[in-house]
Amino acid sequence: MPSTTTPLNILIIGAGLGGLSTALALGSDGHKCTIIDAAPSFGEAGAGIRIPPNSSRLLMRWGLDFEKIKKSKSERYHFLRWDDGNTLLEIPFVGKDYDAPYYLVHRADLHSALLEKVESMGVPVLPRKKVVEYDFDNKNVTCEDGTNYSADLLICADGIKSIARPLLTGKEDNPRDTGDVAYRILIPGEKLLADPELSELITKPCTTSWCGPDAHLVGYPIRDGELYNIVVCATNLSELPGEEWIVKGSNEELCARFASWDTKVQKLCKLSEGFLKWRLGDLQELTRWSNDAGTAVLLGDSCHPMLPYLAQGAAQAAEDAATLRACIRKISGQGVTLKEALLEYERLRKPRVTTVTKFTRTHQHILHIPDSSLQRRRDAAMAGGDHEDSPVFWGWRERRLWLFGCDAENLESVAKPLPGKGPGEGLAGEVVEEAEAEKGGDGGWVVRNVQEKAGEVVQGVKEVLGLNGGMEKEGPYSAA
Ligand SMILES: *[C@@H]1O[C@H](CO)[C@@H](O)[C@H](O)[C@H]1NC(C)=O
Ligand SMILES: *[C@@H]1O[C@H](CO)[C@@H](O)[C@H](O)[C@H]1NC(C)=O
Ligand SMILES: *[C@@H]1O[C@H](CO)[C@@H](O)[C@H](O)[C@H]1NC(C)=O
Ligand SMILES: CC(=O)N[C@H]1CO[C@H](CO)[C@@H](O)[C@@H]1O
Repeated sequence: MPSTTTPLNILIIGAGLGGLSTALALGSDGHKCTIIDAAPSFGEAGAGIRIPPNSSRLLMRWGLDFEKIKKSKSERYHFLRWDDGNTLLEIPFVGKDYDAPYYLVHRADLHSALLEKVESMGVPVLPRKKVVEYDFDNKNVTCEDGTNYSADLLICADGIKSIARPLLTGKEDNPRDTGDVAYRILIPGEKLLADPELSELITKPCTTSWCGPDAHLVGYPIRDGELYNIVVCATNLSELPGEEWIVKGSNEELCARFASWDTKVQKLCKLSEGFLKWRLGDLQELTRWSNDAGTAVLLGDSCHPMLPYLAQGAAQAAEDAATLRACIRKISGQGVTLKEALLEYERLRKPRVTTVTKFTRTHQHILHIPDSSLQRRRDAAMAGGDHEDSPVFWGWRERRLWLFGCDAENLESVAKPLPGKGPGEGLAGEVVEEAEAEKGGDGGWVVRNVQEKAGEVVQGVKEVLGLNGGMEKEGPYSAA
């Protein structure tokens, strides 16, 4: 029911999936939202995205009409060995276990449905509004075109390369290069249907992951089988050595790299045409998400970019929006101040999202083990059924329930700690350690030139503050 709440004027910076979900959540609760974005026009790059139950439930509740989006539904998650395609693990992903569906869609379709919905609610969504000055305490911003916006609350949903983040936390921060690169590939479904060995990938929709040395491939149909989406996730430190975050990949190179993989993988590589490679970055847990005055807050990739290996990037942003909505409701319901509401949002969201981020790092290692005794131990543990020591996050029902069963508007649900062992503990932790030792790693995070890049960002921000020039916003980078 709209408006049990004192209506606030809210300025959302960033019209990505996180910003739009937030406008939907808060707009449908009676608040007056405005969204500004630096981009000249809206749209989503990238290809497929998974909408797990913990976000589909929220988006539906806030009025997003999934009937209007052409989609596929995932009922299973299937892990395969890289060379012979033998099953390592099959997990039921049945929406009814969580009272909400697990959808597979095109990012652009989800983005435009959200955009259309919030615009129909009367939310202005304004392009070409590059913020060149933040005055968090006075709750106003200045844009490059000279326009100013003020509000009761600023919500900064401006992505992994957030300009707001270092200004709000008061600290330089270094988005980390995870060393992994994602190739995002779309193949027309009919090409798979024409091949008996591939057709089931369309006719029996599920998520499939081939796991092999230094790479895993995730495939699933979208748009009701019109397209097959593949994300190739590869650990390769020399692959994107420069400053660029997105580069073009070639089909020849792709086919050569996977020439010794499962014949299905080889065929899929041949069917794919041009594609883009995305650098995958993330960020260590921030010290804070809101300012002292309690007038500005970070949300989504701006405060917790993560690897896409749990398909939770956009979902966690939707959860942020839900928890923020519930905390803000307490302003009129229970007489808390806006500042208290923002602190509670941060207190509840930070541990949950940090746990998810750390498990995406565990998956980075678990899914990329070269054939070895370690790999055989992993496979045996994966085959051992539904249990806490399953090295795959989803391999234990209790963890799936914690992730997919959360209703992020229910504050007790958000606060629930992960059952069982944490990231880095148990077999998964051992695997990570051994994998890192085998690679001669330092057991820590890989941080390379992105650090320098972050330095530039901060320099850019300083220039912005001096009002001589601005930062380019180049698009969504965490690609979760
Ligand atoms: C922001 O608010 C302060 C205090 O009201 C005011 O002095 C300042 O001019 C405002 N800045 C902009 C860009 O509107
Ligand atoms: C925006 O605020 C700045 C600083 O307060 C001021 O100089 C400028 O005139 C304002 N622009 C508009 C369009 O109001
Ligand atoms: C890593 O990337 C480089 C540069 O693209 C390429 O030459 C090399 O073959 C890749 N290594 C692997 C194992 O794919
Ligand atoms: C396990 C759990 O918390 N499930 C909840 C998921 O969210 C729905 C509301 O949409 C609740 O009804 C479930 O209890």
